[in-house]
Amino acid sequence: MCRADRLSWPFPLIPMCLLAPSGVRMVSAAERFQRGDSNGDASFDLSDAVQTLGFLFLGTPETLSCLDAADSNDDGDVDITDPLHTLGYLFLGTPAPPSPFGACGEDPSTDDLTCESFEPCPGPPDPPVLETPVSPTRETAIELCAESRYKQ
Ligand SMILES: [Ca+2]
Ligand SMILES: [Ca+2]
Ligand SMILES: [Ca+2]
Repeated sequence: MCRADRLSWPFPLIPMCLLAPSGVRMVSAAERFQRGDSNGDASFDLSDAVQTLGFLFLGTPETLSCLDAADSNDDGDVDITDPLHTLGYLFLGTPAPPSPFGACGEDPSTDDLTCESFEPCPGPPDPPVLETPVSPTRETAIELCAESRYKQ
């Protein structure tokens, strides 16, 4: 009797996705970003601090498409400390923004910020297409057996 047969009501089968550990998840393209690149133009400069300040205090832009990118210091909030962190790195030599900085990547720290889109970071490359293994035919099996017999 297989395990699934034994797990009947009141223990209905639970989809495996619900049983997966919380650390295992699929990463969509929108979750990849470059930290500090608040305006999403694939460069890290003064305009990113200006973009975040405009968002916070002027309402222009009204929204940021990738809040994780604007979270320059990766403390889980987008606030005045983020453009200050950016300016500190650019002009005062303070530490660089945490990963992913300077390259596309995922947020290594969990927070409530979202990243709905970040154009400079396309999704992960498609997995390589594996060739279908060729099943040996009866003829090739006979040939292989014959070869091994002669080698002995
Ligand atoms: Ca930028
Ligand atoms: Ca922050
Ligand atoms: Ca984070």
